[in-house]
Amino acid sequence: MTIELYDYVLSANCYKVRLLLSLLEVDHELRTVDFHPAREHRSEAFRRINPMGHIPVLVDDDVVLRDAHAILVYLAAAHDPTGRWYPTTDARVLGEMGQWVSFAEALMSSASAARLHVNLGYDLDVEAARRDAHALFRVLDDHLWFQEKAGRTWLCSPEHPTIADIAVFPDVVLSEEGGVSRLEYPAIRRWCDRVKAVPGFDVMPGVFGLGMS
Ligand SMILES: N[C@@H](CCC(=O)N[C@@H](CS)C(=O)NCC(=O)O)C(=O)O
Repeated sequence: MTIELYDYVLSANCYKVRLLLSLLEVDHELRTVDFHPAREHRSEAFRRINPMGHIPVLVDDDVVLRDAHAILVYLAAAHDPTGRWYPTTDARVLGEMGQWVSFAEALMSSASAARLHVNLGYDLDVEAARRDAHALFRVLDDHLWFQEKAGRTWLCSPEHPTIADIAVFPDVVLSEEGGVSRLEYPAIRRWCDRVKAVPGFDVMPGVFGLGMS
């Protein structure tokens, strides 16, 4: 059976999943959810698929998963024969990936919230969201700068990207839409370009390939 992804094209969380599906070259079908303006994800019919009323949701045969990060873990474990996107043999790397996936969650209530306010009119304290996003971007930029100094190019220790990079990338690369500039974060900008250069990289509205912006 083909994998199905309940998806909304402008959702950063859905983009994470589409991006990994593309990088892994996994066949799939998109089931478009009219997130805005219809709020279909809150409908009774959709809540039968995900009682939390959130997208994305992935269906792979009898596996039905909600939560973008859980889906990234599953896809990498089930559909990446190289084992590189979610390496499980090194305790340190497992810890690092968990840490950056939690960081990605924090981006949702800051950079992503600011974008939802600007693009979809979500009623929230946008200045607080932007402030929180900048505090997180400072942490991320410092980390990536020290990684570069240590000869590393990705969020975690391996010399190749992992699901941690895919979890963090969308809300970072879309941040300007929420009024969060990346001008002050050169290491973040270099890392974004490295992610875009990974074979199989996919774009979404607002995210351009290398040399396209
Ligand atoms: N922890 C979940 C959260 C997903 C989430 O919040 N998705 C947004 C779309 S990007 C959503 O469905 N929000 C519901 C709403 O705003 O009503 C995940 O990572 O997938």
